[in-house]
Amino acid sequence: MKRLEDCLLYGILDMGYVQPADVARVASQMIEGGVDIIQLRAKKFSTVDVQWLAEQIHPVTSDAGVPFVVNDYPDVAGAVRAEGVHLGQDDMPLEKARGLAGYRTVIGKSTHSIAQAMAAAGDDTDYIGFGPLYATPTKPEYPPIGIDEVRTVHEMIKKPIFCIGGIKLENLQKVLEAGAKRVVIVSGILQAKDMTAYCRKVKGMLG
Ligand code: 3NM
Repeated sequence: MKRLEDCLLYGILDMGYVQPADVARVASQMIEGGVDIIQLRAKKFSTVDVQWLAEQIHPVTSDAGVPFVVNDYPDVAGAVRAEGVHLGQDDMPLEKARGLAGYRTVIGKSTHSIAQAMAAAGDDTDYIGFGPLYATPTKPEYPPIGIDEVRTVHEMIKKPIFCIGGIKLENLQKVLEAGAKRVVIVSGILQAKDMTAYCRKVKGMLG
């Protein structure tokens, strides 16, 4: 299984963009393109359905040695033995999530400011999401924070930081020049005509 420190490109199977029947196929196309870690994000789905989706995805990621992270449902992560859980600012406390998911599970947390990132880094997190850098229809209710603080957050925090929000092939170079090392790309990948080729191009620019 790939180590978190070696993960540069983070893909999300966001069910706002993917049909339930397609999750395994999309996961394998992402992996073929070099995505290092994959999250399932199924915001309005029932626990039973999230578990079904996770059961479709996890064998594909496991075969490839790609860590699989479940957004918001630590009990599902535990049930399918996913490698990770991702929590937002308003989700349950980290210790509770770790208890539900199992103590071997990686935990990531979304942060939207330097202060939140510092707080999350001080907690028992394994990685941090930092964004949204740019406005994004994938998470429309959050104001963009821009790229000016990307370098500072990397100087202050030594845990892996994944920059997120409105990142696409077109602005990736700028994001990297601003100090990002790892990125999450959602709609850019999921709306690409050829997801594998898109991921390969992104991957070629990282690391
Ligand atoms: N979390 P896209 S931004 C899921 O800032 C998510 O915490 C964010 O999608 C955060 O690549 C975001 O399509 C959406 O912009 C990222």
